[in-house]
Amino acid sequence: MMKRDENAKIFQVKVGFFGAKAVGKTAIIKRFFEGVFEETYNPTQTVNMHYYTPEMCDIKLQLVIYDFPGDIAFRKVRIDFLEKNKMNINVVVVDAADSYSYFALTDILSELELTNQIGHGFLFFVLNKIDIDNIIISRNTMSALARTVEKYYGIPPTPLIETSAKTGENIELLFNTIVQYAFMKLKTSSISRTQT
Ligand SMILES: Nc1nc2c(ncn2[C@@H]2O[C@H](COP(=O)(O)OP(=O)(O)OP(=O)(O)O)[C@@H](O)[C@H]2O)c(=O)[nH]1
Ligand SMILES: [Mg+2]
Repeated sequence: MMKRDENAKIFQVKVGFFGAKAVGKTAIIKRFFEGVFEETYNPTQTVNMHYYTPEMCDIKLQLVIYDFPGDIAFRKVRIDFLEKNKMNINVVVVDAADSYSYFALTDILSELELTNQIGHGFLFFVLNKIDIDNIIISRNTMSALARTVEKYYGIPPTPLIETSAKTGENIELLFNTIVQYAFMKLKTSSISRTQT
């Protein structure tokens, strides 16, 4: 067990949000941090960072949330960034109403594999936009994919969380689960310590 914070060390856990363009990565983060939702789509153009320090922690934990641009045109930006920065948690988002975002997973996972993120960090799946009537990608489809991915890479069970950035459904749950995994990661590995 890790000791309670003698010298006010902060343990940083890096969390990357991945997924095809327009799946709702930025909207999920915005809903969590600002409690708002915007219908207008403003594509992310660079890797944006947000800091989150959960309350009531025995250990001082700081999550660094990286919001990656999903468009295929930013592939090099993502790979260059990931080659320099290893994520502890990789959150891969799919749009429940867009089959393209499901088929794009092959490319996204291969980028994560190429940059050695898989195995280094935990993998999470998020099925977003569950508020939409016309759902194409079901929870079962995602679960089946998750099992295949776990087997293929030989990684532990991957959480799957269904969310809506629009209604706010399960957004707290998603970030709470991320915090839980961040603590697990702290216990099992050497995460960078930053002096306060
Ligand atoms: N109905 C619905 N729309 C959503 C939801 N989340 C995001 N959107 C909409 O989907 C569009 C894209 O959302 P973004 O959060 O910008 O998507 P992104 O994944 O960050 O896209 P990139 O930055 O290009 O990679 C926007 O028009 C949002 O309003 C959701 O849960 N439900
Ligand atoms: Mg975005």
